[in-house]
Amino acid sequence: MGAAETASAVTPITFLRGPVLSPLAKVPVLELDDGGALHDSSVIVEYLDSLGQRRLVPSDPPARWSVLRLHALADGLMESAIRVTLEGRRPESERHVDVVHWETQRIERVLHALEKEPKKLPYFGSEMSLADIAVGVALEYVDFRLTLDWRKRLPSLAGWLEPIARRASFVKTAFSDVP
Ligand SMILES: N[C@@H](CCC(=O)N[C@@H](CS)C(=O)NCC(=O)O)C(=O)O
Repeated sequence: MGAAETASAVTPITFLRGPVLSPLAKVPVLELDDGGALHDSSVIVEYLDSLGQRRLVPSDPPARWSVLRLHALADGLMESAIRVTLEGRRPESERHVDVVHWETQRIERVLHALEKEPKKLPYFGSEMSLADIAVGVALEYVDFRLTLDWRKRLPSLAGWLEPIARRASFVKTAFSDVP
């Protein structure tokens, strides 16, 4: 995090009840020292990278495209996991079984694709990049909300996630239900 900036982590619920930093009322929002705020994770990452310290997205190819490609994969994984979760909260008679089926298949495809990634990529497990953070968070969300039992089936990915999930930043921001 940059020298003079402070990040405050807020859940959507407390955020909605608290001072409105962004009209979108979504997390993440980065509150800046000048009273302004930046919303959307992609903008926040751009901002953090502009602070001139080590970058989350490398500037040069091919690492840049690898990181952005994996981020997009993780983003899609998260989106599908959220859709399955939300469908599960509908009354059974209103649930879109086809959506759950299709999104679950998409999740499985992404997990299998990720299983093949770690060995190929130099930044995985060495220097944290946006890819590590995005894939790690998406996998943690899948574990938090769904019961896919992917770890036994995809041991390489499970082994990759283990040290990432133990990092203080991941432990401190672990998913939990808001009371
Ligand atoms: N594209 C946005 C997505 C932000 C987003 O959808 N945040 C969700 C949580 S994952 C949220 O705050 N939802 C609260 C709501 O919809 O009321 C980003 O990456 O920042």
